[in-house]
Amino acid sequence: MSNHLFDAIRAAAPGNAPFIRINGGRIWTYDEALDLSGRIASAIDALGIRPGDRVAVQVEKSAQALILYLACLRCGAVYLPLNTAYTLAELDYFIGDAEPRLVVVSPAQREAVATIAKAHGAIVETLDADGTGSLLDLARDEPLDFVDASCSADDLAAILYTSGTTGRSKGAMLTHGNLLSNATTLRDCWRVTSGDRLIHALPIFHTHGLFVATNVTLLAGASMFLLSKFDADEVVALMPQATMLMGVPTFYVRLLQSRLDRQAVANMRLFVSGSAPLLAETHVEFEKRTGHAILERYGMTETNMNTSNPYDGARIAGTVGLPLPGVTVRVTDPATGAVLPPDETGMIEIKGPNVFKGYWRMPEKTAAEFTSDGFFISGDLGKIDTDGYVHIVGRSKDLVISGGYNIYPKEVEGEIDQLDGVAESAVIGVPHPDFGEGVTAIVVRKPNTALDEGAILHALHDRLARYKQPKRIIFAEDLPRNAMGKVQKNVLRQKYADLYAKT
Ligand code: MLC
Ligand code: AMP
Repeated sequence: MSNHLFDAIRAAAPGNAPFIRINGGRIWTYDEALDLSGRIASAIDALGIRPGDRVAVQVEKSAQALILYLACLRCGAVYLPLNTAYTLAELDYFIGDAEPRLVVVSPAQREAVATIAKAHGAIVETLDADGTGSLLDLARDEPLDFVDASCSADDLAAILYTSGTTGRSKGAMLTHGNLLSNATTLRDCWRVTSGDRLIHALPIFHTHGLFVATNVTLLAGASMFLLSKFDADEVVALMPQATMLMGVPTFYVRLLQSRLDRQAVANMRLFVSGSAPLLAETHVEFEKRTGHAILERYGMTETNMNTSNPYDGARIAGTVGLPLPGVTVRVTDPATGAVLPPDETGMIEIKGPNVFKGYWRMPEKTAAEFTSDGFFISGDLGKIDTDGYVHIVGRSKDLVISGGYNIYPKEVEGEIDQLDGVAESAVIGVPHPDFGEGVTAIVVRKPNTALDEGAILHALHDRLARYKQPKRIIFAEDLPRNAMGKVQKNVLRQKYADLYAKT
């Protein structure tokens, strides 16, 4: 069997059946999508992109954007999706680090990105939200019968950047084998078939929307309603025509605030949640309202999906379920590395065909995050109960997850600390009713400075993507420290735990 992800996608494609449904608009059949992927692959090839070259893509969600991902797989190019919220300053880092040969952006961004791209030797083409742009112009006259590059399981399919504890983002290298094995496993575990219709309201630049939602749909020959973003009312209105939803916990919190009821979900088969902890209270409320137990699963950019609550059997609120077939999950003592017995809390470690190949051009960082026997050290703290269910109880990494997006405090602190008048800062996540955690900065000003919240937020505007910017900035006289001089973030988290409490 081929290990080329696209070979598997082609083999599963049900010809003239729908693949992408644009709400109130066009339906793309599998044949149409695959034909266009061939033309785009030909165009990319004609631009001189060769197997192993990176193609960086920062574009709005569209059918053509997903088809561009397929085209890159066919060329053997390494697909490098970038959050549309990233500022030019952030983009400069990614382009400099990944050295893509081609950068695809929206037409409005072309000029600004061209300067950065040129400095790093990359070509720029465009793709707009409506599917037009210079890349599609090039593809129009190209042949659709592109001869796909041959790929082995170990060849790179994608690089996804994830923020790092040091503040410097790392590119997680994912292979064809990683993506194919994980999507096949999820399709089978969740019983996804060609009869399914997924509501796809996630962004397509992260593991959840790109690999879990899209690859699983493709490998099942199913179809998806491709929504540009999550809107609770739109999603509820679509449910009678759909069978599945995949979302982050914020989706479910917002759905519970909508007119969602049993009638709306009558045709729905499966609700999946992941990327951040789903509160047990949300799980319980959702089941009460709809009769559906949300299926929670656990994954990471570096590992794809690791665990899932069962399709048949108990989906237990507050747990992320059982290790997926072929994936080994263990819990170790963070101090000694010894494997812990059931119900004891420690570091979650993962091994399996889902686990990435390493961080792009960071061999030392890669080595530091694997054990000597090949387990990836997740940075999540948890336990495995006597029934085998994995519980995530915390994180050893200093990370905030807001609405399913990761924010590393160090990066935000670095930007705030550079500002005139700031002595020091600590960035924490505290409970937020909508986003799960709200990014919050505690700032100590230098004496006799009049810096206020507005001035800091204004200064961060062009430096950090909007979702990384603090929702609130609190000024303090000093930061609590332990005997070693380390800022006690747990003390701050406790102190400000009610900051965003519902009134
Ligand atoms: C938007 N904003 C956010 C935010 N999303 N702020 C904090 N956290 C977020 N996640 C900003 C907006 O820019 C806006 O700022 C303000 O907050 C309110 O915006 P909104 O209209 O309410 O937000 P919305 O566009 O509805 O987006 C919220 C969301 C979205 C939850 C729907 O963030 C989303 O789709 N998240 C999914 C992320 C995801 O796919 N993660 C998977 C990672 S993969 P202003 O000032 O302009 O008003 C992974 C592995 C795994 O983790 O296991 O899956
Ligand atoms: P990312 O780096 O964006 O891929 O985020 C991965 C992190 O998200 C994991 O290491 C976990 O901390 C968190 N995560 C993903 N799924 C879940 C879940 N179901 N429950 C709790 N945390 C989760």
